[in-house]
Amino acid sequence: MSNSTWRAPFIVIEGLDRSGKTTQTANLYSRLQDEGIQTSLHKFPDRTTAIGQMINAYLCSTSELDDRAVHLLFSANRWELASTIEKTVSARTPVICDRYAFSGIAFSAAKVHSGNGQPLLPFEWCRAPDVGLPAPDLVLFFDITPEQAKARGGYGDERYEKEEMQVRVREMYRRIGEEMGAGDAPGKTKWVVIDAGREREVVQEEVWNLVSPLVKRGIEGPLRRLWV
Ligand code: Z5A
Repeated sequence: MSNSTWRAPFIVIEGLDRSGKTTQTANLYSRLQDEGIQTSLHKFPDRTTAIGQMINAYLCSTSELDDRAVHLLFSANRWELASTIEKTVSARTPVICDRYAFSGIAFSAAKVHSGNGQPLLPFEWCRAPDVGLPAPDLVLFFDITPEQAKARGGYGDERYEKEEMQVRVREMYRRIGEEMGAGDAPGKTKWVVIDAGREREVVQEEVWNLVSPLVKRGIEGPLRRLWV
């Protein structure tokens, strides 16, 4: 990163439950540290803030919230951190996020009416509150079948950890990825599908080969906005 127009990248790891996001994010973080690259790591939902605690109570089913209200809370939880992300990459520290706006759309748009199985919230409605958030430079989408995910110790007790929900979420992610495109044009988010059903070490190497050149080279130009 040679002059003042250069900044660090903003990288997001997305995917289904149990796809290994937390495992690989932690690995990436420590590998970057080992190379002397300080990195800022975030996870959404960020359950440490007041909004995050409301989300946590909902996910753990200790509180009930309207589906629209909780969707807006997830988005607000990201907006809480938006300016920090912007400042951090401008200060040339890479930002890595475990889940982001794509989770917000995929999980809410995958909800259906219990009676007739019809979508509860329109896709465009789900995207609207996140329009204008800092846009990642790279999204690594960890693809895994719900069956493979289930085999990794089964789903836990949180609200969305059910196989039929995960099937619909995967379909939503496919739609989001298609709409994002491959993103090879300069200044566009690059969306890369990672086969997360493979051995940890294999996934780890692929992630490293995609992330490390970007982090070492940096990005020219300001952070863009999502979907504007
Ligand atoms: N949500 C939402 O609705 N709206 C939003 O806007 C956002 C989120 C941001 C909580 O998310 C829920 O919030 C989530 C989406 C919704 N609901 N669901 N489902 P979270 O991120 O806090 O929780 P999570 O995604 O469920 O995290 P997770 O279960 O920890 O999954 P993970 O991070 O992808 O996987 P992991 O912890 O790294 O690995 C899971 C297990 O598999 C573990 O035992 C590992 O040792 C093992 N593992 C990992 N990699 C491998 C490989 N390669 N092979 C074999 N085993 C492996």
